[in-house]
Amino acid sequence: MGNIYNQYGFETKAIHVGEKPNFREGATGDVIVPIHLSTTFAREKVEEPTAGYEYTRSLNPTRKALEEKLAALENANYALAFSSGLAAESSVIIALLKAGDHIVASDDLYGGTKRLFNKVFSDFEIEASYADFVDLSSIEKSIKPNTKMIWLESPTNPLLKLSDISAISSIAKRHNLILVVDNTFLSPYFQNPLSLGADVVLHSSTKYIGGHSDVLGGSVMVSDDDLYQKLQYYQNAVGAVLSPFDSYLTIRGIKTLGLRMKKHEENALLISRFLENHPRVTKVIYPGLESHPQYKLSKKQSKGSGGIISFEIKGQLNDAKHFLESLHLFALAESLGGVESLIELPALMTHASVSKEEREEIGITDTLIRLSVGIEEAKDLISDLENALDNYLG
Ligand code: P1T
Repeated sequence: MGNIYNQYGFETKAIHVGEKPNFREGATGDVIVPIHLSTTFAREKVEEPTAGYEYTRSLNPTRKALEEKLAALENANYALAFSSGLAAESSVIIALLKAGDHIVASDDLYGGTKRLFNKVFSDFEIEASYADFVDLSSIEKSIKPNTKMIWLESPTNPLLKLSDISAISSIAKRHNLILVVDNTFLSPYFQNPLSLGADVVLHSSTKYIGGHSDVLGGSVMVSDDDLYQKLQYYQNAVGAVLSPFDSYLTIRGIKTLGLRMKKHEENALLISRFLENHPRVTKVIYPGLESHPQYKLSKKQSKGSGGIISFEIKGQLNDAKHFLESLHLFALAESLGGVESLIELPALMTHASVSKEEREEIGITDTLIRLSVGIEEAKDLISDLENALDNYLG
């Protein structure tokens, strides 16, 4: 998939792959791929599906166009689109693991991913244990005879810790493990884990890939034929596929992914520097700041630092709530990666399903705030934050 487009740059691929105008007889030459709503496809002969299409769960022309585009963006041979990020994660686990298998995962992950491992797959005897992936030796120490998979986010949600993907890929290869990288936070525009040695890349395309907070989706990219055959089989057999309309919305979002990521990053850098200099901000975490402990790794393995910033403010939980509730432009909402800026309190929102002890152990404090910086004018976002920071205490 996507190979003829290899000569082109990211933004050209984002617009063209999967959407070649069709001039065959009866076709209209559409410049964009149409939304094919038909759930089933008629054939003239019993054993000859028309152009390979039988039933939309198995294959749909709009979803196929999206999957071709997604593969091209991650320099992958294949991509598969699912109905949400968690549906993609579940399908990867069901397709590649079985009862008795063990996953080594990074200790800081989206709360819903930890819930999936600890509360859902644990019932099917698939066990996960957690390690701080900043320390490579802690990964080695967590590997057991039944370990089959390493799972990481880089940067992590919400502490923005980085994992050295190439180094972890060497560990995975040495122990014959599948390395899964959730690349949601940087999007394929800023980081391509397959090129760094990952086996499976996963995205919540609800976030930057869709980009407009109007479509839920998940995607999985691989280059290995065997992995693809398994994943494709389970995509159809389990059935958590992306709908044709949602495939169309995601295609539409992808066309501006490069433009949006540049602006997200430009704004995030300005905002993180503003926060670093504010007396009521006690800590700022952003991989694009020289003060980030893994700044050098960020420069080495990624083309950019993304649009997510986490920071801590002076005070207690109630002060943090007061601060969050006094912003005007930043919507107080879960999720991230849309054009509009969002703000949230992981301890009570996205990571509420992680136990308080676990949150405290890894550093998700009650005053840790996560920003998803949108593509509005940076000066407006900064003055919104400044007003709230000046007024939230007492
Ligand atoms: O929400 P869904 O499309 O199912 O994706 C789940 C998911 C997977 N991976 C990462 C890194 C994520 O951040 C998410 C979803 N995250 C949020 C909703 C959030 O606010 O962090």
